[in-house]
Amino acid sequence: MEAEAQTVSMEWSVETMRRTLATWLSRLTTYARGKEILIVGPGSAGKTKFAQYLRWGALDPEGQRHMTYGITKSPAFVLGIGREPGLLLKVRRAVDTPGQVGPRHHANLVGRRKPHAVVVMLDCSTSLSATERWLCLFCNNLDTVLRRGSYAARRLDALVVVLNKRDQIDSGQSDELRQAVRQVLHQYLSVPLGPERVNAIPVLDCVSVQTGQGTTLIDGVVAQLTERLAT
Ligand SMILES: Nc1nc2c(ncn2[C@@H]2O[C@H](COP(=O)(O)OP(=O)(O)OP(=O)(O)O)[C@@H](O)[C@H]2O)c(=O)[nH]1
Ligand SMILES: [Mg+2]
Repeated sequence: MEAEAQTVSMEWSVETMRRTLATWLSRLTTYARGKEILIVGPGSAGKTKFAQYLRWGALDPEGQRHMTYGITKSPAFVLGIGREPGLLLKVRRAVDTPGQVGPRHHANLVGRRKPHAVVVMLDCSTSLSATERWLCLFCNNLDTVLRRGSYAARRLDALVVVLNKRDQIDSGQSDELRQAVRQVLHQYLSVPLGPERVNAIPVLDCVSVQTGQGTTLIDGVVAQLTERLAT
């Protein structure tokens, strides 16, 4: 299922991606019909770099660090993928969060904001145990949030887990991390989402800064989001 999903994204990634800021005329419809994408994850995982790429389609050089201190919302924009007309993702806002507030706060934000999509950015370059701990706390609280708020659960069309900084680890470490992530997702989210929905959660490798690897992986993540949210 996962391999299949990644293949589909690769096909999209060789196609063009277009981003347009909604004009004042179309802003209202983009806002009204658009999707909210909430980006969560530990500090320094690459949330801001990913949010910038989603919006602008360009990667920053590695090493430029600007810690996020508060919730940062993008204006409405439209992302087109594939040959025209292709798929269109109307983004009401992409919401970037500060990692320092922690996983419980991030899970509570899902309950408060009721986003259409949650992107969980994890950092491949930190220890597996630290990543597991963060994800367990997030998912444990998300379980409570989704059981308490059925509207938030119904509105959540896409939950995507991103293994960012894939350039920092080898494929053996990546497999180990992916397995650990899947285990946590099953352990905590099978009840509120159902086992089938949990199985379908994409766990995708990603690189969100300029490296020799180009944009194939991050384009794959954007394509997955678009496929799940496009109207
Ligand atoms: N090597 C590598 N570095 C990355 C990657 N993505 C982000 N970085 C670096 O990681 C650092 C943190 O990136 P940010 O996007 O600011 O991380 P953040 O999750 O927004 O961090 P907070 O705002 O503190 O929560 C920066 O120095 C980036 O250059 C990646 O895929 N590979
Ligand atoms: Mg940030």
